[in-house]
Amino acid sequence: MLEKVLIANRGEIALRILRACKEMGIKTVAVHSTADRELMHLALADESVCIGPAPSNKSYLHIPAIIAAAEVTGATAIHPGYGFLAENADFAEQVENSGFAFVGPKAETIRLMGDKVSAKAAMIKSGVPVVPGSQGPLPEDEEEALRIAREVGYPVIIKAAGGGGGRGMRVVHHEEDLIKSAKLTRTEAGSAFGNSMVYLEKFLGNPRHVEVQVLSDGQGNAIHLYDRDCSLQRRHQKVIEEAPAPMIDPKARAEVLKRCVDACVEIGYRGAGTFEFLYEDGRFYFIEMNTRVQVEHPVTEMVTGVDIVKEMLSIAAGNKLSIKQEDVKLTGHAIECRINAEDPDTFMPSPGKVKQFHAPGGNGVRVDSHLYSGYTVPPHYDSLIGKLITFGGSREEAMGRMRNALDEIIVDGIKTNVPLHRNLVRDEGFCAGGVNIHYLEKKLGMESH
Ligand code: MV4
Repeated sequence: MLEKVLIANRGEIALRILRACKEMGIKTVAVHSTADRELMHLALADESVCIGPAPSNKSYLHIPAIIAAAEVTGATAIHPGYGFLAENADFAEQVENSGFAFVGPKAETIRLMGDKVSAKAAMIKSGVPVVPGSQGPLPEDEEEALRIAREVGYPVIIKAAGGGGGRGMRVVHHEEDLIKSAKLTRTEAGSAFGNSMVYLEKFLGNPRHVEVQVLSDGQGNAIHLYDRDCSLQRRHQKVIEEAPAPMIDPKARAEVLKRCVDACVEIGYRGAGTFEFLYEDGRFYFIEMNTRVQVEHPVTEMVTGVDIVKEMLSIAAGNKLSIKQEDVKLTGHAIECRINAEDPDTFMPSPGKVKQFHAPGGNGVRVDSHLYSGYTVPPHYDSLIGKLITFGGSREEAMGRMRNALDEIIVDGIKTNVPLHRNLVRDEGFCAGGVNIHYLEKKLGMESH
């Protein structure tokens, strides 16, 4: 097993990784910026190292500081968590070249999936269903581009190869707008990602966001942990996630799960991974693959009983998968509400001192949070301060427990989106299940008018 893991992250996910390490008897090194001396997991880690000032680019994104911290503490592995350097192929490469294990895929896999054109090509090769489109970069030749778009059929969407997560995309409804939209997207992509390559897809109007969780040991063994629905989002920020995705065609689901597992074996994928799909009219269309632990991983853990972070650490130590596919059973339904330090009406960040924090409890309730009474949420980072997860034998039971948990939770002193969640878990459409990616923004638009 790994001897000593450096946790290259902060907040709830740093605490989550620390807990997994402690359970496994792995020593821990916490790193933090000068703005994060109050973080809960620092007191629980075997060692902690200050890696720089508050701005992320001088601390949590500063590769030399993190590698130096691993060297001086004698860490043997680095877990990047999510965000920050988690999907930076150069970081993964430098970590491994410095003699540490990277808790994640090989650098070349991160690079393959970071380029959305090469990721899609790899999926097509492995038989994973993708959104119909340019099958490679959109050619610079205008006649060629127009021909491809006409064949795909309007509306189309132009996406940056270096983008992802909603950055660098443009919908085109009419042929006369294609060329100027492609040019604009190329220019923006060049300055935003240093890569002006774009590709084209059929634009799906009302899809759901459904993703498949996999574990793969890079030694020929891969399993899936079923799926999650993350359609309830605002401006590409997920708000509520659940597992399994409700109301999915059983045949389409069985097929896509199998294809994802096969793709992991084919690619030689190592670690935990997420295949992101759009789901529309009973069909799955691959869009992107995430090569890190996800914010929403707990809902999958609750319905499968698999500890995803412990499996990530075990795989990084060179072990084969400890679980067989036939041992993975769905035992119910789980929902996660992301608790953010933000104004529930304007969505503006609301950092500051937490006067009182009371965590909800009871059967099937899980709280993943670094919050405590007296903690000050710094203004420099993401506003996620915790995740409230409920589990039940059915979706209705999980929803009932979430309503109770949201009634019980107290976060005083700062504004949070708890009032929004209390509203959403009573929303008729969300309660019915299976809403699409536009549902929340439409609801919020209606309520503010
Ligand atoms: C799309 C799409 C419709 N058609 N691709 C946005 C985030 C990025 N991961 C991909 N995204 C989309 N790609 C095609 N061909 C609609 C979106 C999209 C979206 C996707 C998932 C979750 C929320 C979304 C919100 C707006 C647009």
